[in-house]
Amino acid sequence: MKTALITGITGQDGAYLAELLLEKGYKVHGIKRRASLFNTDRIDHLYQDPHEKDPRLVLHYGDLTDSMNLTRIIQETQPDEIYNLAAMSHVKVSFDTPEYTANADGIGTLRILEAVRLLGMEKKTRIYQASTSELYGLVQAVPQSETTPFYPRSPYAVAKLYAYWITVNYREAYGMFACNGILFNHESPLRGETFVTRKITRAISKIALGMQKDLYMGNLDAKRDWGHAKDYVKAMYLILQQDVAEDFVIATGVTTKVRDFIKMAAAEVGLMLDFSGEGVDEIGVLVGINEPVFERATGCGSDETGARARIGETIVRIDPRYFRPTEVDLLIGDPTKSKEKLGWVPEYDLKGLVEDMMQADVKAFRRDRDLIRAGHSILNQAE
Ligand code: NDP
Ligand code: GDR
Repeated sequence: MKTALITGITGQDGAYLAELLLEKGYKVHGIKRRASLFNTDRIDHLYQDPHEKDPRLVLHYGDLTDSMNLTRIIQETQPDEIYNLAAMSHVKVSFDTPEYTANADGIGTLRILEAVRLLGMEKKTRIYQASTSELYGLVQAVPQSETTPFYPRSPYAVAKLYAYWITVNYREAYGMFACNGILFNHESPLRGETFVTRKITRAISKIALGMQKDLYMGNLDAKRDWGHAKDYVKAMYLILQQDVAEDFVIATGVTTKVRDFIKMAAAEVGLMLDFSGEGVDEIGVLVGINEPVFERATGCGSDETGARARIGETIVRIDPRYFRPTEVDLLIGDPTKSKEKLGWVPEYDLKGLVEDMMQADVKAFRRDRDLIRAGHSILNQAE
């Protein structure tokens, strides 16, 4: 039985990867942070009672900023593969917390590589580093491939640039099997609520159900290459199963504007949006409803209003608070190498991704709405 250690197991990718590796028969160790509330929602379905004999999923308290902790966990768990997914992963927040981001996302990667080396495990343990399309930043060329020059545009991306190169350096200097997956944006129903796709699918679901008035957005012109996280964790696994350690771009090769993602999400519940105006004055107006789609998707019968009462109203507005000091305007990846060498074939396209996210959010908010109607209070009302 192979053993894997996943940092960031409580995050979107950590949850899908843990599930994949457990299915493949791995013993999985995960590092989670101590928090004042439970933070294992995404992996609770994989959890086994620790009192059972030989549980295949084991969680350890830890933090990427704590070398001693990381070294001890690696020594105790003796992993064949380490997937370093932990990071302060929000680009906008990295402008507010640049030093912490550098420490966790940049030096955190060094801590793992150096722990493996100092423990004499450099021939045993393979390491996957969660690199990012944010490295490309200010557009140098499109589509972006493994050979496109980097130009990071945020404290997050600069920290990840260090992590990228220290991974390459340990591979070249010490012969370690250490690889970068340069992953373009990938989303899912498990995506953090403040990333743009999930913010949109949650808000549109609530607007359709009559539970929210407005959606405030930042830059609607940004273009992203969005895939499904379920497909992308398969690529992480494949990268560590190769004969030779190499870096790979994982992307769909299709790019879409944020504004069009909003329209697609709305169309899933039969809402038709029209955008007008420019810059901070741009608005998105609800111009019509496709009734059969609306009723099927929301479960709202003809006696319920939901979004019906809002036709002609503005539901999307701009709030400059969400603009970034420096933006990444256009990402579009070239996955040729990963398709040829890894045999990686994604199952979801953008339509399938939006469908999956919208179905999950509508279902969750309908349940909340029904509970509220039945007189229960819902604790998590975050928007
Ligand atoms: P999430 O933000 O969903 O998850 C991040 C994980 O890292 C969480 O488990 C979080 O713990 C943990 N974490 C954060 N800081 C620390 C720390 N100091 N010590 C230990 N754990 C920490 O990210 P994703 O799952 O979306 O992304 C996974 C990785 O891939 C990240 O490194 C991200 O930067 C990178 N990436 C993501 C892409 C994407 O589109 N999703 C694209 C390219 C790269 P907690 O739950 O306690 O917050
Ligand atoms: P990104 O993802 O910065 O690409 O980083 P995010 O979803 O946060 O932003 C994508 C684009 O949407 C624009 N945008 C908004 N973004 C957010 N979050 N909220 C808004 O209201 C909003 N309005 C417009 C942004 O300006 C941006 O252009 C993600 C993270 O997962 C990183 O960890 C990862 O490395 C990269 O993807 C690849």
